[in-house]
Amino acid sequence: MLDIPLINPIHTTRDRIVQLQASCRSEVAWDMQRLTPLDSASIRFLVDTSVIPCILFHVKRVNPVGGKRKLFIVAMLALGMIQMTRGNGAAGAAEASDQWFRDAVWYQIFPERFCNGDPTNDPTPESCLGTWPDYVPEGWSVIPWTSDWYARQPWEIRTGEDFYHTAQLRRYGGDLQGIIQRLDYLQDLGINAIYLNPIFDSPSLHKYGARYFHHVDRHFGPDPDGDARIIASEDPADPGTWQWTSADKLFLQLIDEVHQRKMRIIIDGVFNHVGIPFWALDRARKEGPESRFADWFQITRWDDPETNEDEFDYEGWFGIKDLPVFRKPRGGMPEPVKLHIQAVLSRWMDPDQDGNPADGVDGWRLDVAEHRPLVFWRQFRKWVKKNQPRRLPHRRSVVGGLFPA
Ligand SMILES: [Ca+2]
Ligand SMILES: [Ca+2]
Ligand SMILES: [Ca+2]
Repeated sequence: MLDIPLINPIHTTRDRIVQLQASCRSEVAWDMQRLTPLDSASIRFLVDTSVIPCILFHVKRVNPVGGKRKLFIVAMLALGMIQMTRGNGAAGAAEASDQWFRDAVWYQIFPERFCNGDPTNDPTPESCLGTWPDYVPEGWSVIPWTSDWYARQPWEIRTGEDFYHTAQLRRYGGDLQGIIQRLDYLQDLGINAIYLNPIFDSPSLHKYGARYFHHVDRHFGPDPDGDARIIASEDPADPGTWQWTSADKLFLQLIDEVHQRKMRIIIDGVFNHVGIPFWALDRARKEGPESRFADWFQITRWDDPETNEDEFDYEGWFGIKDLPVFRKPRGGMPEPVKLHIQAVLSRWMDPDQDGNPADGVDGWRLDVAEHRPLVFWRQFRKWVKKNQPRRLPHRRSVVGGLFPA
């Protein structure tokens, strides 16, 4: 058992009871282990970590008066807020856990907003298309890095939209070079583990809707145009054709620089859904019901070629059309999608495929993990373990993020 104090607990008020649910088991799981009524001073809870240090938790706010519930999630942010210490029952099972994970001091990085280390690769108006809202306001430009967050640019004002609309259209130009440049700073802070928000290629600001899982975003690397040409020369369905773009290579350099500092790095695995321009959805849309990719997604309607409008439709995560979801058959994921994700996982965990995972990422944070059947994550964990031979010191971790359901 681990006794985990949550430093800086969630703010509570007198008319609300905050409960914290957590689980930590040998499988990637989120069954409730223990519910602990909290006071506003501290949060402590016990979790069982029998084999792998999988920490999943979310906070439930219950209004006892109206019975109205609000759920919200702190899984990602809380990674930087927890310190883990062994409780009285720590001996035994916890020994099998990864020591690095228990000693981790995390820093979460949203790459687009962390540091612009290379102004030559900044996003362009065209690079923002293909996702919400799929238009670029006239006069749009990358936001000056040190500008006042609340000061609106002329192009933002001209849209007539409110701040929270146009703020999502902003790009600041953060990239991997910026993270590399700041590693010494992070080390000086005492950080020894980095969690990167999604880095896979995507036109969106947040990159939770990928175009490709097997490439780092082209604008996070030094040569966006060159990377686009490399990607266009591949068959994404055939991992044998996958190449390393300049952004991919820079990410491998980042991993190396992190490991040289005896730090760790985990990345966001967004495998429940993709972005509208995801390559396989694009193929399905163009090829129709007979497409080999038709069964990858929850497609509800195909285009009628006899009409001018595009009737193609599908289910999105929480109904959000920008985030098309993979189907959920028995097994939790269509078989060909499993194969694709397995190849993706192997690519980032052992990039040179020499059997030694020292050149790969140290773990995964799984986005909206509870929206995908547990049977799939069990398999995912087996793939992770396959990429971390017991004889090697680089043990990997899986962290699942929860979202309100
Ligand atoms: Ca940049
Ligand atoms: Ca049509
Ligand atoms: Ca390797």
